[in-house]
Amino acid sequence: MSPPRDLREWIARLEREGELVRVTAEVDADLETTEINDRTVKAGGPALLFENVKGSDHPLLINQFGTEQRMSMAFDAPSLDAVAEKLSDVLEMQPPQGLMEKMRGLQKLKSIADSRPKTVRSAPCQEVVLEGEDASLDLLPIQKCWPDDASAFITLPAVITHDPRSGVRNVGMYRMQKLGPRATAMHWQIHKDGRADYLATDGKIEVAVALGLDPVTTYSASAPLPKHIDELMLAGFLRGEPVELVRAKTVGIEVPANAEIILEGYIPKDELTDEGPFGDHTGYYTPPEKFPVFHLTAMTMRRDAIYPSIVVGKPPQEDAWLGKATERIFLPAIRMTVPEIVDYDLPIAGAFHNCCIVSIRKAFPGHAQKVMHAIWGLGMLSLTKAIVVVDEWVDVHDYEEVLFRVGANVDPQRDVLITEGPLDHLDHAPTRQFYGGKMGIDATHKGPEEGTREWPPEIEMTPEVKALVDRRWSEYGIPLDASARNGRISQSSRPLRRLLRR
Ligand SMILES: Cc1cc2nc3c(=O)[nH]c(=O)nc-3n(C[C@H](O)[C@H](O)[C@H](O)COP(=O)(O)O)c2cc1C
Ligand SMILES: [Mn+2]
Repeated sequence: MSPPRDLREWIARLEREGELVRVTAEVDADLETTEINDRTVKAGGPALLFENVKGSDHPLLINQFGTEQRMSMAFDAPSLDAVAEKLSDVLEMQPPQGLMEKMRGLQKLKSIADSRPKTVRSAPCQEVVLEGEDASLDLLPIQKCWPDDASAFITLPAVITHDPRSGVRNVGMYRMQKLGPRATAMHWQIHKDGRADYLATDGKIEVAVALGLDPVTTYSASAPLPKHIDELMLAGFLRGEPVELVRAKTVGIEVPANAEIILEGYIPKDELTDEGPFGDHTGYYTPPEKFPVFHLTAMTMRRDAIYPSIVVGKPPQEDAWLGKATERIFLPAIRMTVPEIVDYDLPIAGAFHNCCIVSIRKAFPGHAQKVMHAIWGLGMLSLTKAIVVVDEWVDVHDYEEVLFRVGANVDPQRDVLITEGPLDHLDHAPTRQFYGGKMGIDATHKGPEEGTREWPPEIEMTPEVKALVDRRWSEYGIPLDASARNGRISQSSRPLRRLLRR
């Protein structure tokens, strides 16, 4: 198999695997679907296809990415690391040696050659064409997610623009607050490529918005690629098949042929509106702020188009897995510039930009600090607020172990680096918006060359004794609870945790 070719194939696959439930009861896209979805996401439950949403003829899909397993299924990969491997294979390509290697090399080159989108003449996304007054966002089951949200928001769009100077395409996921049947706000944050295209434009910028794509292309819209790299190329590479594009009806933009719905329109340079409040992925409401206004000129769609949505809020939510996909897929690219990085983890509870745990092959004094500065200089990772650096043998995904290293190896006066720099647009903690403090914690082993005392060795049992006890274990007759790892409180003892917290 390969990744699903469009949203319908994806839905069929999810349904076959018992990963999707069709909800036929009538539901309200105003808050009710959020609460249903919230309970489902938090329980690791299925994707939800609401077939009967009050006031709309279109089904509403939520939670398509809501578990690690579904996120991997989206790429037709056994794990997100396997997706990353495909990328590192190409990034680290060496001149091939023998015939077999040459054949494999050609396969890899083909995967790159197939990455570029290709143009087609007719497309499912244009089965229905609505222009002028016929085009109306009122037709769609757009969710109002949280009680204090300013309005309903389109939350899972792939927004397409072109850089007016270079012509290079950009695709990004930016929420759109419904202002009326033919207008929305466009939440282009200041660090984002879509906003840069808009700022470089005179008069007005044409915009197309694709809704309901195959899952890999939807993911790609959220991927933090460098500005000059087209997200649809990444989508083509990860799908193993080019994204097919068709010319939009009222704007000079090519749009994904397989989309369920396309919104076409423009954004005037000088028109701003109050966007928000919006219950955001920070877990708090983002207050109103001025953002540009999108005007709808046409709406094209499939017959019986399915409208996709996502709910963000206090983590964990569905977007956690889009974030985890990025964390895994971008590791090989990060290693290209910072090869001493072994692995990293962006905790879901840290809303991705709040905390980064990174393990390194430490080779010289100050190496941890070098890597902190590298991360603060890397693409969207530059917005990271706190970084914890550990040695290569520490599992960055095991937060208990990381905390152990921070406690055991850190002299706060010596090992905590406080600095400042750009912060996430939505971070409400810094005194000023966009800019503030950052913290790096060096939890690596140190030694006399860094001015400390001799570092003590870690305790480890000998492999011989471990093997002996493995062999003899049944003789001892000791019953063990496998979930109580090393006396730690396991995930399964939630009630106990809650008790301890009081
Ligand atoms: C569900 C979801 C919603 C998002 N909403 C926004 C948003 O409203 N505004 C924004 O600037 N970025 C948002 N992002 C992050 C961007 O999609 C991400 O930074 C992407 O890389 C932007 O594309 P660009 O790098 O081409 O600008 C969202 C991401 C996800 C997964
Ligand atoms: Mn981009």
